[in-house]
Amino acid sequence: MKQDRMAPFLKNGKGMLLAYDQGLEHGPSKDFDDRNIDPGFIMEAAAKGGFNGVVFQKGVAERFYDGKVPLIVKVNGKTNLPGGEPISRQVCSVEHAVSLGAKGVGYTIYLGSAHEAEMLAEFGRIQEEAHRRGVAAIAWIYPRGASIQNDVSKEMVAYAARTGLELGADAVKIKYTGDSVSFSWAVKAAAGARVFMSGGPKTQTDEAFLEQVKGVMEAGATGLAVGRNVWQHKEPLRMAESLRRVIFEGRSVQEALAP
Ligand code: FBP
Repeated sequence: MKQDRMAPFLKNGKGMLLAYDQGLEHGPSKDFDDRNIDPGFIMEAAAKGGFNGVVFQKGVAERFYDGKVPLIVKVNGKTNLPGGEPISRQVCSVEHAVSLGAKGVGYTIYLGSAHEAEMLAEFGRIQEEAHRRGVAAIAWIYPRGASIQNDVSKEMVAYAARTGLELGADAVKIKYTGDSVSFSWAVKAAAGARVFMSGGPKTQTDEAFLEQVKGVMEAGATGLAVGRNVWQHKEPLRMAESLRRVIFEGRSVQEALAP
């Protein structure tokens, strides 16, 4: 059987990852408060919340990773300051990520950006090196830039998922289309590359977020890679418990919310 490089991040074929690279992507003042600005708080929440993986940039991993949850190091990144057509370049080698304990590397591609070609080429090299070193290559694929009208349409999200397959990603992290039926087209397009939903900004209610997660799982996805909806929550461990009920136990949203 083909080796599953995502195995370290899965339980019964499903996975729940905690993403924490927003300090670079959005800046600390947009997303963080006095509690979640501390990477130590996130590391603890990842372990106590039963997450199957945690995503850090290398600087946070170097100082705070404690080995309790499998690690994914983001190897590219950008701030939100430059404006214009988005591009995110490599900031960490695969070798260094592996030396920090990573079992997977993450790379964001802005599909449709005027700079898309550079990111496709860079991810191509990173994927080959990750596989030589026996770790997973996980592609965050977000349609973005002036040429993109609707980044969460059925067609765009499926294109993102398919791009991950075509480029040899072990898993893709993509945005939700808004309903299970259209998202299942993206899962089909990924054709075996594992599909994780990207969380997005914190929803108004827990129910709204859990409905998305339910739809994603019904569509046949592997799970989710979430940040703000967990660590901006008043009770991150309670949200983690609700997510586990939906993802691993197939419970309804109401059951997931029950005390
Ligand atoms: P969230 O669940 O907080 O949205 O995190 C997922 C993620 O992909 C992060 O890894 C990344 O920092 C962020 O979203 C990117 O957000 P944006 O879509 O604003 O670029």
